[in-house]
Amino acid sequence: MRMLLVQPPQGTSFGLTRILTSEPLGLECVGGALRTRGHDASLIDLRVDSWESLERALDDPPRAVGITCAFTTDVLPVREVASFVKERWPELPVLVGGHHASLLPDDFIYPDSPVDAVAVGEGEFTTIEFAEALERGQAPEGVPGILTLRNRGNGFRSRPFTRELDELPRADRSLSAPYRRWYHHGLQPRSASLETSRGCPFDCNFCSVWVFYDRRAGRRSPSSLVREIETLEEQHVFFTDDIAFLNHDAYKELGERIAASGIEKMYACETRSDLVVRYRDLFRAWRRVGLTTIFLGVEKVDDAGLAEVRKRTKGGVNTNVEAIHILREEGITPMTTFITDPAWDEADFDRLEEFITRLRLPNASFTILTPLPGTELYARAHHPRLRLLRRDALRAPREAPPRALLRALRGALPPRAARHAPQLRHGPARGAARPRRQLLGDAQGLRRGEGGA
Ligand code: B12
Ligand code: SF4
Repeated sequence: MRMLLVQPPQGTSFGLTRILTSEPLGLECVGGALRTRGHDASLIDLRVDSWESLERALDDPPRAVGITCAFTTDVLPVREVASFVKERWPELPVLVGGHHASLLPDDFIYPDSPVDAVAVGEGEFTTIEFAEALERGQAPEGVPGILTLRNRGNGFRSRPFTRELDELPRADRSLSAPYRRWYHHGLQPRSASLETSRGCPFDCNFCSVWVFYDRRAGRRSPSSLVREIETLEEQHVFFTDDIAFLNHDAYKELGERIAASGIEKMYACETRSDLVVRYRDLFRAWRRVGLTTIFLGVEKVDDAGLAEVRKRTKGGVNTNVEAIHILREEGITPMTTFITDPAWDEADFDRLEEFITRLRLPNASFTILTPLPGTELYARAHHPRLRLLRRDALRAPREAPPRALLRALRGALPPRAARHAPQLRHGPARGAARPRRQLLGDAQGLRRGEGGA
């Protein structure tokens, strides 16, 4: 059977969306899996392609459509794509998978949804079995990992994660061949993505990765990775691992094999400061292999802040500072990432500024602490209220970012924190500020369930 895989258009103008477009690795994994079992797959990337292309792809209807939803901000675009498909072919099964979809399937599984099923968790074997159930004319509910309206309350079976990633079929990059020249990270012109491991054994309270992967990590063998790197046409490679360099010996072997094979590429990845400090020699060796950039989750500027988000960085903030120095000394660019908190006052921002200035961090990036689905933070922040606010916040930003963001933040915060957040008390810094009473009214109405989309 043939499945059409769709990467939805970008769901937000926030974040890094304007400076990076990464290859749709999750869909390439799913498509690769289908092809290893003799099925066919094609891919449309709506971040770089047009709706007309999707329309043309549907002229000769596939047997099913699969859409990816990694980011919470992609929920509405995914629904748009699903509705587009259903308007044309109402009977065509639409399956959604990915990180967000797995953690909050209710965003897609509800009466009259344009989505028929959600693949919860890893997608490779679930999609193969889903396809084969369709071919046999069977309902897909029996497939482990497939959630529908029919088995949601009763009968859903989860699929255990694959610990030995070598057992999984490989991503098929030929699916994205027409788009590859568009895939880039920042200033790097063309960039490929490669997964050397999946998952994370830590449990930061703002992060959903460990929830998704059950606080474990699986990895691929260095030999299979080198074979795959040899096939990549791009000069730049981004390791998509939740934490690269988690396993010292595996990365040591991978580096040695890359060096021995004569491959000359440049690598970037995300990792933790304590690993940089602990495995300094490994990072030095990897610099020689081509490691140029590391995204470092520094998160906070003091130990109390790190404890608040349960980062568990060994040695606390001193380790963060040491890791930044080590990377610089080894010639690797640290791209530091920080979490700011809506409850912060000016003194907190001053401390952040002081840290960044002192360490001269021109590439620092900041994320406002957000209760993302699947995180402990989300569970703590009164789930039903958040769902309403989230829909509202997702729809509005295209037109009026400050107001929508403000409303979302007000309602998402516990009341005590909201009282201490001056930026929320005084309204948005720019744009048309509304009277405080009206803002409070909005927030209270949303809490009572009157607002939202
Ligand atoms: C790598 C990565 C990045 C890289 C991207 C570079 C690249 N080349 O890919 C960088 C560092 C740039 C990045 C940036 C950001 N990221 Co990021 N990133 C990731 C990470 C670690 C891995 C994603 C990945 O490629 N995994 C490998 C592929 C193979 O896995 P997969 O996509 O999950 O696909 C599998 C299954 O989900 C399923 N599947 C997927 N799609 C489909 C579809 C169908 C039909 C089916 C059946 C199955 C299926 O099958 C696949 C194979 O098993 C994830 C964490 C995670 N583990 O998901 C965070 C993650 C996606 N990022 C996240 C965030 C928040 C961001 C940022 C907003 C951070 C920031 N504040 O700036 C930015 C935004 C980027 C943007 N687009 O605007 C969050 C999203 C949370 C949310 N609910 O929205 C995540 C989940 C991390 C987290 N801490 O929670 N990111
Ligand atoms: S933030 Fe990083 S270290 Fe913490 S749980 Fe998420 S992936 Fe793991």
